[in-house]
Amino acid sequence: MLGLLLGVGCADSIYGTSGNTYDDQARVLAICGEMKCGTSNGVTCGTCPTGQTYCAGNQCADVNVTQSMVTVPGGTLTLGASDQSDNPNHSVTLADFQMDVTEVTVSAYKACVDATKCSTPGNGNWGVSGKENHPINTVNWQQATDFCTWAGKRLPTEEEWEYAARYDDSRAYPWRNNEPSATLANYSTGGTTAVGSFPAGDSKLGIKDLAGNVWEWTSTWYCRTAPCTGTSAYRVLRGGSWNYDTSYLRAAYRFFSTPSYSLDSFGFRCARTP
Ligand SMILES: [Ca+2]
Repeated sequence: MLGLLLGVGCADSIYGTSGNTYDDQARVLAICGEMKCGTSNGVTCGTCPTGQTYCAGNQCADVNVTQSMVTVPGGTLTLGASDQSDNPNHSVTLADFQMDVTEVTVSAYKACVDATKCSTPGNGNWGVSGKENHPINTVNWQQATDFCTWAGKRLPTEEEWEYAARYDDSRAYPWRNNEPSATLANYSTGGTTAVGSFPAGDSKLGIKDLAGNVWEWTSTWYCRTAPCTGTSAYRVLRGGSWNYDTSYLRAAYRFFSTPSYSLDSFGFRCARTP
């Protein structure tokens, strides 16, 4: 197909602006591949339709789901902890991946509900005036998965989550090794806070609220000893939350739940393979 298109018209028009529709299409196909939007080698790879003016990962998305991501460099890192029976020290090697800088907010989740791609969450921050920039909570695993899929992303694996939080020195907490305090994370408080309210507790890569605020669903099935493969009855959550104490904030701590269950301390963020 591509070869046929490239064969149509004058060769020099492929890289020019002759207006030859066939050649232009071929050029875009050759350079852009599956990209729906964004630019590649100076070529505009598509224009998103009305209502999807945000280009997320070179795929079109609703403008309201704009969430900054950071690239987590791949490499080898020691995860787990010697005193964590279900997560003993072990080495992982991961390729580059991307993580949302913040937990998914109420306003971002609302865009997915409005688009009829996500179901309404349970009682919590949903629909509460003034909490639009708080994390969406009281969501189950499927709701978290549906949102990430809609946004052109996916849930992180638990290894990716821990790797991002402990990058690049296997630190105990996202901010390194000093004990948690009220300026570093939201824990043992009365409720969620707006995402990114504890910049002193950011990870080395600037990822916010990995410790505290809301627990974060991962794509990994819980098993008794990490690293896990296969399936089970539970999915892993990470990071502690506003209504749990400091012991749950450690990046090596594993929590788990029946996927259909939701609490007002359960939220998520999304990841993506570049
Ligand atoms: Ca969190």
